[in-house]
Amino acid sequence: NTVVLIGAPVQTGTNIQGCVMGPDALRTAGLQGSLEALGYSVIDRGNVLPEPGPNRVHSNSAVHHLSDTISWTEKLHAVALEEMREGSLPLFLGGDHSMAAGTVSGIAQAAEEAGEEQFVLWLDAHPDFHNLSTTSSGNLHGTPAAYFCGLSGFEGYYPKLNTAIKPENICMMGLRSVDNPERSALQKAGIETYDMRRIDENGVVKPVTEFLSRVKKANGRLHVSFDVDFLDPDIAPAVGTTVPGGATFREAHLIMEMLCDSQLVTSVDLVELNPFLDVRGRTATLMTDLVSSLFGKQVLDHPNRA
Ligand code: DIR
Ligand code: MN
Ligand code: MN
Ligand code: MN
Repeated sequence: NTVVLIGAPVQTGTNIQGCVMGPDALRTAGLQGSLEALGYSVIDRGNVLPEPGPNRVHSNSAVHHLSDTISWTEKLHAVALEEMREGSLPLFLGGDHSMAAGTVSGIAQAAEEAGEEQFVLWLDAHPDFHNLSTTSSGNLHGTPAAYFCGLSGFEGYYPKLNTAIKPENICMMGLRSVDNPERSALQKAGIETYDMRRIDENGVVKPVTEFLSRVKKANGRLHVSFDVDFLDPDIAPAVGTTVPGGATFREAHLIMEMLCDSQLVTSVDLVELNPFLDVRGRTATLMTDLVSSLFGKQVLDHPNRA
């Protein structure tokens, strides 16, 4: 499959400026060349931009940039749907995580059209499981997962969802900042969650292996939505919402290598990189290295690799 890079310089889902530079920082870190060196054919579609829509206001006065988020959702939904229909492997370069409302909903629709089951691995310190009423920050990067699961609280604002991701097809890993309304919504939806305690106790191998075998058994497609703040801030400082105690360098690389072994990954979001907060591009470089592992880079041949 051709790897298609799609820049989505979204930053209206946060209150900290800088994610607009995310796609270009990943390009500067050499993402395309790294993937080409692994033998992929890579096309960079450049950055997409939303078409402005009507001004929208929600009764929750904390909510900001609602119209922009709706416009981005519509645009990225269409782009993701088109790329998946083409059979390419899209890599969405963010941009804040509000973009996943568009990317994942488009990917879900494409999978349904193809009669295939869509799974999502959500790597994040946060579940991003608010709706428009429960968010107290009003930062809409805290809402995409609830939207693409088809939960209520978006009607009349976000685009009507064609195809929801089934909650049982989602695995969230790395959680360590969950707001109360999110906690109850996650439980109610029955989403599989691995918070940092569970990773401390079991490591990453067991949960990742179990999830991947579920995807494989269903002959499913796998989307990976990778928020920079999944990683520990000591190794990945360039994100507006750092939370201490994240995944280590080795844990993150191992997950990427296991994902590569599985040959199940069909699309990826790289989100929340804020290069303005970075130290000499180190977070962009780390994300690029992790993507290289996801696409096949290894130290020596491993028996698990086909
Ligand atoms: C928090 C933070 N739950 C909120 N969310 C973040 O604003 O809703 N998501 N940072 O990535
Ligand atoms: Mn997130
Ligand atoms: Mn996060
Ligand atoms: Mn649609």
